[in-house]
Amino acid sequence: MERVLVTGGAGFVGSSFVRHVAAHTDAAVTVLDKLTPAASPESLAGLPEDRVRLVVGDVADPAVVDPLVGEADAVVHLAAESHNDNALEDPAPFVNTNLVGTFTLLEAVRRHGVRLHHVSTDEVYGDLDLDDPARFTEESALRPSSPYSASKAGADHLVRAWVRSFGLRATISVSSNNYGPWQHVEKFVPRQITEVLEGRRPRVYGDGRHVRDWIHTEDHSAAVLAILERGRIGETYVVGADGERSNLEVAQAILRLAGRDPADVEHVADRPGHDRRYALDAAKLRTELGWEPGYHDFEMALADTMHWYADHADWWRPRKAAVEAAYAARGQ
Ligand code: NAD
Ligand code: TDX
Repeated sequence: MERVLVTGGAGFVGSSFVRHVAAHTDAAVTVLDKLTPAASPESLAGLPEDRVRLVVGDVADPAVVDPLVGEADAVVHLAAESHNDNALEDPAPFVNTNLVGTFTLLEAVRRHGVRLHHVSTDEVYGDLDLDDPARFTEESALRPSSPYSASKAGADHLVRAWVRSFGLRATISVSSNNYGPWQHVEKFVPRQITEVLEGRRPRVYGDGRHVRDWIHTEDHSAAVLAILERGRIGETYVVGADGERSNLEVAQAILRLAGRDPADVEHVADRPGHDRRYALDAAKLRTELGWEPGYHDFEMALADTMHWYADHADWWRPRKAAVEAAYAARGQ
């Protein structure tokens, strides 16, 4: 694997993966990214210029995608519209990028016979009740409940069909919620961290008892590389780090780390159709590929993430006003 094409490599998880590949392999990386408002090309700064290059373009444009796939040994597909609240406002770009973009890439990969890894999300499995002891595994049925997760599940179905029908050499990873540096301030953890850094209150949707299964983005990146290098073709691997926490617990932890009253949380309008709980059992990834998360102490890693945001206000502050204006318009 000498040349890797990473779609969405200027985003939060994608840039973490590119940094991981640059640090742990000798591969040359081409990033294909449309540079939507979610992107941060700054997150790729400082990587060796002879090994990492950025091509600005749309993954749903065959004229851009085909030649890039043709010169790659492997493709890792992360390009996506990724924020549930944006999909509820306007689902059109989610269908275009997540479904048509994946289809476009699959056709190029099929033409050139290139190895593909597709990055997906636990949201494709729908949600669990709070009192259900079950966790999602690779065997769980795809039952998406939101426009974003439906577009991702559709992409997963396409990948699985291309493997079965055309013999594509592809794997899929299904990760839980990521946190860490360079995550856009529209997302829960950075939104609450930056609200608290600005002296305001964290805002949780509804009763705040919704549960997410948190994993550090570096652990996700290491899992994706392990699957790319050693995963069995045609297989799906669930990626999770046993990090279940309610949104209220995370908001309270951020307040505590800032030396504030942990009860100082604001409850705002709930997200329509809000999934109650996600939880993943990553036993297959651990036993088959020997992957283990490196981050075990969520509060400590959250503290490091808070420090990172405190040190990178020049990056997030220009984005924050537009994000908060959109939330305010929805009473959130
Ligand atoms: P992100 O929004 O931070 O980054 C997405 C990147 O894709 C951006 O750089 C954006 O410019 C790019 N992009 C969007 N549309 C494009 C298009 N049409 N053509 C080319 N590039 C385009 O999202 P993220 O959180 O980094 O998520 C990356 C991937 O990981 C997504 O596929 C997402 O479904 C998956 N994932 C994310 C999480 C998470 O918690 N963040 C968890 C599981 C899976
Ligand atoms: O201000 C907020 N208050 C709040 O209570 C925001 C922004 C979110 N929330 C809640 C909604 C969710 O229960 O926090 C939880 C996390 O919200 P998001 O950060 O929007 O993530 P989620 O909807 O769970 O999806 C994320 O994980 C799976 C990523 O955005 C997806 O790209 C990934 O696939």
